[in-house]
Amino acid sequence: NSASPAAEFDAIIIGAGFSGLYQLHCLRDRLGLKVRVLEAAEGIGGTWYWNRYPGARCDSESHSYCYSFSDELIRDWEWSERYPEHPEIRRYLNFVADRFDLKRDIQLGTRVAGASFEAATSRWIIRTEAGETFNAQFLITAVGCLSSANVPKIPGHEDFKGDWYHTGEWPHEGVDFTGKRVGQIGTGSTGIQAAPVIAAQAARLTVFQRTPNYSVPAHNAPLTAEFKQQVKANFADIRRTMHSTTNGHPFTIEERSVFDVSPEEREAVYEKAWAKGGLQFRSNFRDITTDLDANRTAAEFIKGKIRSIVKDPETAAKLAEIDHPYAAKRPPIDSFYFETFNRENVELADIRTDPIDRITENGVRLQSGKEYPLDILVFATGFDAMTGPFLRMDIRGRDGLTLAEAWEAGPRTYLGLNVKGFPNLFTMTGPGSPSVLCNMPVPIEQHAEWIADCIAHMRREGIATIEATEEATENWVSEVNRAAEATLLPQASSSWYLGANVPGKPRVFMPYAGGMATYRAICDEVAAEGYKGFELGKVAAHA
Ligand code: NA7
Repeated sequence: NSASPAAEFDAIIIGAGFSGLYQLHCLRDRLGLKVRVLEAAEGIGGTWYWNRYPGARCDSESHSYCYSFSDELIRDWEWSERYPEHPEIRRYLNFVADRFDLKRDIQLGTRVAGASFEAATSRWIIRTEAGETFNAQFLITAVGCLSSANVPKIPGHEDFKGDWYHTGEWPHEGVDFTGKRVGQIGTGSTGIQAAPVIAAQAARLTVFQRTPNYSVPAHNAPLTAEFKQQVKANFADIRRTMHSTTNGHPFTIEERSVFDVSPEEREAVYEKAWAKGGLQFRSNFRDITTDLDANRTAAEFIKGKIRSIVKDPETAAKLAEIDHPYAAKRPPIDSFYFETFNRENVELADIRTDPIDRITENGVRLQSGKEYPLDILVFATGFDAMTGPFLRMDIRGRDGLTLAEAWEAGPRTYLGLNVKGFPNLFTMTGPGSPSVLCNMPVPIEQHAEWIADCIAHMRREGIATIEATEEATENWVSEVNRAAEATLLPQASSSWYLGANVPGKPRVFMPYAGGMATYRAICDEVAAEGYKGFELGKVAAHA
């Protein structure tokens, strides 16, 4: 449709976060392909470009929240804290991009509007919102899982005279809360990180809580020189652990059951884990995430902690009225979240029993008529997870089939990496991949390397197209469901894993819960058996 012809590439990658950067390196520097990365933002970093809200830091420990493919990177980069804060992660990703000279193939400020598969040439035509077009054999989406902000449609929002922000689209210059009355909607991982930092600055903070949540202390702290040195010296072992576990974290899950130990011993284990802090809390017994009775012991322990920390009994009760199993929703970790409710200037509004009626000019009004005058409203309301970033682009496969149509009843992929009807489309960290249940760099590296190996194989064998078969897709969707059912994860009815936070979204458990190590083995076997479950098109249609 435009006068200028589409620029030709071997591969177009959408997104310049952790996934896109490494995929570019794999395809360009190892395979010698002509690749371009299209990135909507004005800088690299993906999630960490956008998420600059107060308190935003990673819940994975810094020494594992990084690429592991390059020993030089491990040697040359130093993290400063146990959990990296957002500016440090951006510095790290820029350091990587500079080290591997990636930026020259990244086109910033370029939002992809859509892409269509052209059967006659077996190539993708990619269109940007600015009207540029690209033509490529492979289209690789590295769009992230939590990148499409979910701003709930609350009546009256447009009337609000104050300022409002979604945490995932935070202004780069920051927000000054000094002297302000702030309302925060949402108590997921984000809200739990943000509230203590906002409360420390604002005149007043009201936290609007719909679903109470568990949280375990992060115990963030600067890393000691000794720890940094140990990590560098032992990184091969750390990497081995990260690759052997279900979730890609640098700790293993204990073999014992909750019921292998006495109640006193169990309490002591939980106390120790609480003192240590972090996502490791759930790793102390093998059955915390699979057996409801086992889970209840961890849940009750945390609820007891909440009641002991929060001084006002009514507030404590509201915070601890948690009815989903521990870790069935993504478990937050925090820096003084529950303690924040002991501050004079902080209040909890329970919008489960008294829901928001509307946003007014001056603030938020609940159904009981209670009003909260506000200067600033913070939406820590999460994302249209996993499918959102795909479906906001107009992606069309064979015969004009849109991704929205293919996923009408919920996302269907093979291995989370390809969709039937969409040849040569690789969906990094897509629905059906274990990514969001893991320390993300681990699945990201696995995806990027698997995709690069697959493309190398295709080139060697003269294969023009690869596309999941219906049978393999059907089996994978069943496997994703089976894996979820073997855990307590589907029991959290309001979880974004199920799409439940976005009204009207199909309720399907999206990530693969069978574990990262198992997933890697399955992907390796698929490749070793000549990419079984895929239909391989030998010669391009136009050749
Ligand atoms: P989450 O975990 O999806 O949390 C969003 C929060 O916002 C959660 O408490 C929601 O309550 C609440 N929410 C969403 N919509 C509404 C409406 N309409 N009214 C009231 N409250 C609402 O997002 P996060 O950003 O915290 O974390 C996302 C992931 O980022 C996290 O899991 C990590 O992997 C990193 P609900 O539970 O739906 O009742």
